[in-house]
Amino acid sequence: MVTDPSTASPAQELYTRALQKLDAAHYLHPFTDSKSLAAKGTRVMVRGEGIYLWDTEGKRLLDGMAGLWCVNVGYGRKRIADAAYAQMQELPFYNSFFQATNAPAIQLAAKLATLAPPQFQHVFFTNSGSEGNDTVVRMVRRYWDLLGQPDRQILISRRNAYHGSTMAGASLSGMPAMHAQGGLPIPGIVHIGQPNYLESGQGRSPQEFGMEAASWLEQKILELGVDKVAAFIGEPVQGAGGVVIPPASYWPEIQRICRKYDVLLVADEVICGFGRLGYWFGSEYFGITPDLMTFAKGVTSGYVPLGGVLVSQRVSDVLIGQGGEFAHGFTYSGHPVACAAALENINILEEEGLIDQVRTDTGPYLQQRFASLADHPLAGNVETCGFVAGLNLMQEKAADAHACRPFDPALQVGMICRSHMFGNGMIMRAVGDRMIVAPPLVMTHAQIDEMVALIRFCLDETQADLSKRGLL
Ligand code: PXG
Repeated sequence: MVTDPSTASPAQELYTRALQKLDAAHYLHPFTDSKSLAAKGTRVMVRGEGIYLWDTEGKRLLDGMAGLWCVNVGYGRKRIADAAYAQMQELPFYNSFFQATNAPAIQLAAKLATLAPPQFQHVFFTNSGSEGNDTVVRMVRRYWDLLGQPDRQILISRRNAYHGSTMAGASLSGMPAMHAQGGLPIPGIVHIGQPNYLESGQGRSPQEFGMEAASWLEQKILELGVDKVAAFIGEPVQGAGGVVIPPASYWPEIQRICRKYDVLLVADEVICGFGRLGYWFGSEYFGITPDLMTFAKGVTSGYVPLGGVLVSQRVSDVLIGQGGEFAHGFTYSGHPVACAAALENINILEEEGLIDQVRTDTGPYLQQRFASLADHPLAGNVETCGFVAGLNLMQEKAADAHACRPFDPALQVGMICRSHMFGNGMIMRAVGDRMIVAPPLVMTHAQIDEMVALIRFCLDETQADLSKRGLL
């Protein structure tokens, strides 16, 4: 069952060690304990094709995380590389400041306006999701300012949300470890609870709990004062927080509350956009129509960095209609190479019907196959939504997820499981003890079977390992 164990040649070993040494000496990785990584040595990826990656030691890995929730069309797409190459030769850069721009930026903005729900006719480009959410903060405050309500400054977000790592992005994120460093959140950003049924829904039906979790927004708006609240922001499905799939009742109720108090509704579509849930945007899956949508990742399938904010007419009518300059932007807003790559990526998504395929075929198949893991002694709360899936490692199983006994978090069982996954050529992410996947959208039925079998095998190995350690 073990796929393609490391077959590193002496030359590959030498090359790997040399890179690891340089890495430890010079490269500070994001969200990484550099000291412990240096002791262990990083893994260096060198090649990708379809849903597979290869590292410097020649080991093949099935990439269950699509890079970092982004390589939606899979690796090795020459068409995207060619589009970027052609654009680099023609015009590698021109900015969009000072009453000028470049053709790919205009073409991509127009294309996105056709893909998004009809109320979205304008786009602001950034280079990342974090910058997109910083743009959201500035844009919603500008919007209320222009409307003569400058006191509407506060954005409400959720605990265990992830919205990026810039000052505003990290503040909007609801991650205690991030807030503990650098005096965050910045003023004007507050958090409510997350719609996590396993964590807080005991004794209620999922739909009752969804309504209750949405009511926390109304309570917070009333507590802060309606005239102080600018916007609410949330990921349709929380990604980095551990694939938290809200009950169906949650988002429509959130939307109703936002409309009631005239609060702008912002969907962070950085993970959920571009097909991840089987729709162009995750908001469509949940049947809501936000006022702003942040995007990044899947817009280029990660081939080059690009992000942005889709702006609905409610907001653009004010921003544009009232005249005056929005004093915000980046050198590389609307970078022609990134926009050309995005246009080709979108061509691929459309021509191959990948988003429809996820919605009607491979998504339901993943759901069915992933659900089969629920009989594993370690697997509880097994859930799927489009092409994201997650399961919780449980010390003791019960029919009801709320009755399962989790492991002591200090044991870091998720990390133990993750290393068995990697060891067997499977990239699956651990968020605490929740194991998650978000595979490339190109995955076939046979590859879904292969992935689920590999996950089961690694869960077995993890179980044996935990037993040996006396943890089961
Ligand atoms: N919003 C969401 C919903 C995200 O998932 C960002 C914003 C920020 O995007 P940039 O491009 O600035 O990174 C993200 C990023 C993880 C992980 O551990 C997830 C992300 C980034 C890094 C790690 O799952 N998502």
